[in-house]
Amino acid sequence: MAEQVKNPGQYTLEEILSQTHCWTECFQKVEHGGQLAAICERFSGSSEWLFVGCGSSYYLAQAAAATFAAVTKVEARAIPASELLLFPELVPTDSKNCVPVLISRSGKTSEMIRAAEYLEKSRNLRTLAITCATNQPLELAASATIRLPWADEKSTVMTRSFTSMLLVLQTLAADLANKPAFDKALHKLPTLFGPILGELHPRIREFVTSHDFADYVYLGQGPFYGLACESMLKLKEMSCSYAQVFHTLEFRHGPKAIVSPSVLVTFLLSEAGYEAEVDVLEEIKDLGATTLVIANAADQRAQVAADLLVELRLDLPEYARLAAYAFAGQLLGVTTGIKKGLDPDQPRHLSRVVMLEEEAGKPEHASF
Ligand code: F1P
Repeated sequence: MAEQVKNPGQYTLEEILSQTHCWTECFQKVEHGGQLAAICERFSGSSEWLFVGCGSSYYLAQAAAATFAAVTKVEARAIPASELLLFPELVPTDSKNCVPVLISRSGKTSEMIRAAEYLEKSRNLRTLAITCATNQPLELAASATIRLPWADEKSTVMTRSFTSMLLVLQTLAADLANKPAFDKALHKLPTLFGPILGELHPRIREFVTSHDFADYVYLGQGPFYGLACESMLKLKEMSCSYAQVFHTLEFRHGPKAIVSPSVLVTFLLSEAGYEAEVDVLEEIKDLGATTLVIANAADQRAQVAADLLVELRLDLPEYARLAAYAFAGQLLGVTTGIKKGLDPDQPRHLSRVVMLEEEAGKPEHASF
């Protein structure tokens, strides 16, 4: 029987387009049997959350930290594991109340294992891991683990694992803060966004087919900044394109010098900062950029300044919609990579996990 020929980007595209079904499955399974309730009980009352990750998982940490800060009203921040290992003095933690959350799809990224060991042994902190693998070193090093094996990918880059782990962490924030309305809103997202995601694929593919870009810029504020960072990385990983990311209003302070029609500037518009962000959009459009605008709802100013406008129109609170914005890098990246004759399922130079030599990055090498 003839072997099935795999098309370039086939696995990645399937994983992107199936992710809302994955979200529903993760919600059901992580709550079934009380896994999340037990985690919530164990870490309730914590007054400081430190989200740690590498690559996509670091950008996920940024979006999760923003959600925790806004929903639970306690201190929450995100750092790449390397900062903790090399500059531990820059990452002070309150030993009694701090919960480090260790985010790693594979559960075996060397920097994450070393971070877990350092936090548990040298800082005497009880860590919470979230991963899409089972029986990996991170789970053995952490004090507690949320496992989402159903969200893992066959392909190299993180797509549904990113959004699934984000949503489960957001659900944890809702439970810790006793905000059932926010929890309910998160659970509605898969049903509301699933049909929209299916319609977005041909629109993004058509846009990519009809334009040639030399550079890409992603802009976002507040909780959308982590999503803008992740979108930048997706485009780089899947299409080997040059992409940058800024806080939206920061783009005015110099980086806008690169603007031209061959630069695609993608705006992840928030509600809270909408007016100020659309001021930037209009200015950048006037400078000649090509613009992709993603908003939950857009007024005429944004409609006029957008070369491609995506209105999600999700009847949900702003923080409950974060995962839906991940398509901005996922679909643009995979369609651009395929257009460039690449295979996003096996991106150049990349592997699914970064495993370091034994000696690199141990905290005792840092001066503290
Ligand atoms: C983190 C990571 C990914 C990146 C690549 C290499 O992996 O850096 O973000 O896209 O796949 O690994 P993990 O710690 O989340 O497994």
